[in-house]
Amino acid sequence: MLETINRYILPQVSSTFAADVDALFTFINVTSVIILLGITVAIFYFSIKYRRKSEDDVTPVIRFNTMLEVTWITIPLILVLIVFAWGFRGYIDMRTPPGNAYEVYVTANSFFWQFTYPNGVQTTDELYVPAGRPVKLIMQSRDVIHSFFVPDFRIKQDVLPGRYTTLWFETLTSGEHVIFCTEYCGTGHSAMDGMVYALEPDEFNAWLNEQKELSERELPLAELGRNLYTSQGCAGCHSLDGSVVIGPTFQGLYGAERQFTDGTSRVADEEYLRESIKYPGRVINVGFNNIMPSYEGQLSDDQITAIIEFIKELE
Ligand code: HEC
Ligand SMILES: [Cu+2]
Repeated sequence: MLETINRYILPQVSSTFAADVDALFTFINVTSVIILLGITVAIFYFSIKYRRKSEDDVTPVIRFNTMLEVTWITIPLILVLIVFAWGFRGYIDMRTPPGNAYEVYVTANSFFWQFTYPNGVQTTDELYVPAGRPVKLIMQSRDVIHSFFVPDFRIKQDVLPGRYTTLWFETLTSGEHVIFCTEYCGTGHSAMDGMVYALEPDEFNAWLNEQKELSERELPLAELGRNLYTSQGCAGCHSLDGSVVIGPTFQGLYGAERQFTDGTSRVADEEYLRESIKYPGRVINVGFNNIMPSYEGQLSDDQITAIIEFIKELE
C-alpha cells in the first residue's frame, strides 16, 4: 500500500539511489504518523479518564517517574539514531562517485545550463547520458548561485561561482527526466529548466560522435552564429520572432535605432552589437533590466562576429 501511495506523491524512481531515499522518507513519515496518532489517542483517553469528577478532586503532585523518563528518552533516541545511520549511509553513497563514472562538466549561467562532454561537444539545457552507467557531474557557476535538481534521481546540489561541486547518479533505464534550478537566481529563474536524456550506451555513443562531427563541420558564419545563439543561451532571453522574452528580440534589431535609460540613443550597427555582447551593462535598453551576463572572455572575437552575422540576417 505504501508503495502505491508513494507512486502518487513522489516523482518517478529513476536512479540507483532513489529507492533508498524513498524508503528512508517513508520510514520517517510512517513513524511520525504512528507517534502523532499515539499522542492524539492518549490525549483523548487521559482527558476523559482523569477529568475532574467532583469539587474536591485534586490532582496529585508527581515529581519524578524514572520509568517514564527512561522510556521517552530511549525511544526517540533509538529512532533518531536509526534515521541518522540510514541517512548517513545514503549520504556517503551519494557523495562518492565510482571511479569509472562518465564525467560531464556543467556550467550554470543566468539562466541556462551548459554541458560539456569529454570529447568537447557542448549542449545547452539538454544533458545526454549513457543509461545504466555512473555519471559524474562536475559543476560550476559563471555568475550567481544556482542549484542542480533532478527530482526523478533524488539528487540536488548547489552550483557555485568560483568553486566546483559534484554530483553523481546512475539511471536504471533509458528515459527522459526534468532538470530544475532550485536556487532562486533572478528574473529568469523559472525558465531555468532542462532535460536529462538517458540513452542506451551504443545510442549514446552514436549521438556523441554525431555531435562531434556536426561541431567540426565548417559552417557559414551566420549558421555558426545561429548555433551559438542556442548553445550560449541567448535563446533563453532573446527571441527571433519579435516577441519580448527577458531581453529585446533580435528580429529587425540590426540597423534599428535603440533608446537607452541614460537618455542617449544609437543605431544598432556591428560596433554596437559587439559591445552589447561583451559589455551589456554599459547602456541599458529602455524597458529592460541590466541582467544580461557579459560574454567577454566567454566568446571569442570570431564567435561574436558569427553571432553579429546571424543577427544581420534577421531582417
Ligand atoms: C539572462 C538573459 C540574457 C541572456 C542569456 C543574453 N541576453 Fe542579451 N540582453 C538581455 C537583456 C535584458 C538586454 C537588454 C538590456 C541591455 O541593454 O543590457 C539584452 C541586450 C542585448 C543586446 C542589445 C539589444 C538591443 O535591442 O539593443 C544584444 C545585441 C544582446 N543582448 C545579445 C545577446 C547575445 C548574442 C547573447 C548570447 C551570446 C545574449 N544577448 C544573452 C538579456 C540576455
Ligand atoms: Cu538558476
